[in-house]
Amino acid sequence: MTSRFYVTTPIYYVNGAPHIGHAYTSVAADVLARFHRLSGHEVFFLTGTDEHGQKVEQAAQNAGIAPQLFTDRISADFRDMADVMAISYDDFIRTTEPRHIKSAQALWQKVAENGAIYSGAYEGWYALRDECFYGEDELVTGADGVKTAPTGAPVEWVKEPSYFFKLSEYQDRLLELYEKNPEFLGPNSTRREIISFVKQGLRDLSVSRTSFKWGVPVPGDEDHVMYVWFDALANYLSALDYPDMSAEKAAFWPASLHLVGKDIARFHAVYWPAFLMAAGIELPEKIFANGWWTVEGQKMSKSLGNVVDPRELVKEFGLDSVRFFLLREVPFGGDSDLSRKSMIMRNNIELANDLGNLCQRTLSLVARNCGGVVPERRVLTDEDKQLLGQASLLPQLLSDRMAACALTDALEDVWKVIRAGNAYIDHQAPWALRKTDEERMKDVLRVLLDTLRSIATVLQPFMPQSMEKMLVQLGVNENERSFAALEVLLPAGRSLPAPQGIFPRYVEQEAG
Ligand code: ME8
Repeated sequence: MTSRFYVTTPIYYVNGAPHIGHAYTSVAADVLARFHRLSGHEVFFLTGTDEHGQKVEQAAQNAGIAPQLFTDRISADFRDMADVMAISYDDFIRTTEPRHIKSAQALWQKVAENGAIYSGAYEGWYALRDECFYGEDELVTGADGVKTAPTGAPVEWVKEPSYFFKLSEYQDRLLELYEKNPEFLGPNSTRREIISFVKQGLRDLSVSRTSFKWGVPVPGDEDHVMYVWFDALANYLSALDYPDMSAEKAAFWPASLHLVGKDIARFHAVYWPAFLMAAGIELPEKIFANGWWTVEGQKMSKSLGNVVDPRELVKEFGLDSVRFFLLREVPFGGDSDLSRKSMIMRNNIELANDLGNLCQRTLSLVARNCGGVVPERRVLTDEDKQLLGQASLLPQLLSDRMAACALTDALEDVWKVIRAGNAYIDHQAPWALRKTDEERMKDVLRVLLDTLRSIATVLQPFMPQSMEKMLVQLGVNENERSFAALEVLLPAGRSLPAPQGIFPRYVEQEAG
């Protein structure tokens, strides 16, 4: 049976332009999707935009544009960002699409039929920026005496008729879920935080609003629109055409992984499983929360004017250097800082020097001394075997890392082999062997070519464009780039194109 992998990003709010934080989660999900495809799995990779709710409605009003036109524009901008970042999504869902509205309503109806929704009136705090209800006990009082949400978002007192979801009834089942399935929720810091939130007790959740109109109408009561999070979370099912899923789409549920930022772990790890339990639908297998990016040590914000558009970075540094930096800088799951200095260092040291030079040195020696053709694989020395052995373990090693969302550790595993490759080439000195033992020189170059092929193959998910270039230069055809294909040696005698540098060094322009 083929394994299936269904991975999702959050659907992003269209109240503002995409930035590096959005690109981050999408790139991470893309790496996982690409990795599973190379493993021969069937993949469904979903991203999209979250277009309803008061926050989006207000942003449209502020722009003086009708909400649908406004969301059309910004959603298109998110899609452009995804394309520039080479996000290989299979579907892009928008919550204003009829297919989504239909599904969200069906999900509501199912939950209501099962008795988990009742009507009442909400009175309490709401933070528009977070689109989140907060209990009095969760608020923090600033030095100025003003109460805010724990996230710092301003709160307002809201009082309106509302439907409620019986969240309080799911506390025990949720705690049991986290305890029995430690891998359901990660990283550990998020898991602990969520467990402690649920242990404090869950109140029933207001799941509809009546004070504005920009949302999915509640079935049977058009005065209400759904709470934007009920609507938004349903996207993971609406993309599979719930409740009328074809067998092909149904096979992708339950989702393998919802990748989210830590800011929205509560919605995914508490509300979403509770909604699904209420609807009698299987739960996703895993939710993993990425950490938070700051920029040059500061929180990104419109008022500070330091919001980074990933497309600008790509123009300056190149796509793969940006993708690499995002996943390499800090262990995935932790918080990180985007600084020009470290971006340049990572590019120049790890890409241009470590990987770029190893490839360049090997390929130019093959071009000069082997007539540009792949030499034969012959008898191997212990050192040869050791390097090839390390390289051949990469697909399995990385597959374990991917299952744990340890994307940065995966890169570190690859870099260990790259560093070993550099130590090997320095020690073997094939340039010197040319005069003393030409056969051995060819053997060494063949070992390096095979090692580089393994490295480039497993790095494809992280740096698709440059690894494609590298594989072309290594003479690896398109149908030889999967993990399974690594089991078959490249035939000797294949001629290689003239070597070209893959990772340029970045030189900072002098000011003025
Ligand atoms: O929350 N660092 O949408 P959103 C890291 N519509 N990741 C960041 C980030 C940062 N500084 N800023 C944003 C929503 N992100 C809802 C989601 S899902 C059913 C609905 C990423 O536009 C991170 O993944 O506010 C975060 O969770 C997401 O963007 C929030 O995007």
